[in-house]
Amino acid sequence: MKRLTCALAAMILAALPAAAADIMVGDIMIFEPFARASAGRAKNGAAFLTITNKGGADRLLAASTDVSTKTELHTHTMDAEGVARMRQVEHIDVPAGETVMLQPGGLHVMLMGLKAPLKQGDSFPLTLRFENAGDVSFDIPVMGPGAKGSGGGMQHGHGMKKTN
Ligand SMILES: [Cu+2]
Repeated sequence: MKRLTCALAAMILAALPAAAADIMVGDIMIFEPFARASAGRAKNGAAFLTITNKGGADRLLAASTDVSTKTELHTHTMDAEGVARMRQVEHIDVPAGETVMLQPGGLHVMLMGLKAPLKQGDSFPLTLRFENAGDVSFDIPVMGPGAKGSGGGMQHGHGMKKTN
C-alpha cells in the first residue's frame, strides 16, 4: 500500500509543470520552496520546502543563505504543557525513495538574525547541503506571513496563491 502511494505521488509530481521540478541534485528533488515574510522587526525567519529522494538514503546536513547571519535546521516539539517549541536538529534524514516535508509547525530552515526584513514578493538564494547528493542552490520566494505553502500542494500551482 505504501509503495503504491509512493508510485502515485511520483506520478503526480511528474505531472507538475516542468518549472516545479527544476531544482534537482543527484537523486534529490526540491519542490515548492517558500519563506514567510517576517513580521515587523522580527529577527528570525523560516523557510519551507519538500524534498523527494529518488535514490538511496541521504541526509540534509545544512542550509545557508546570505539573508541571515546564521541558518539552522529546526524542528517543532511539544513540551509537557503542550506548547510548541523549536529546537535545532543536527540533520534531517531523507530515507531512500521517500518524501520529507519541511512545513509550518514541523521541520523548517531557521533564518537566525535577518539582515533585512523578508518582504512578500521578494526572493533570495538558499543553498542546501546533502550528505550524498551534495550542494544545491535555488531561489526561494517570500510569501505572506501566514503562508502555508507555495502552490497549493498537489494541485497545479502557477504563480502565487494568496492565503491571507
Ligand atoms: Cu525554528
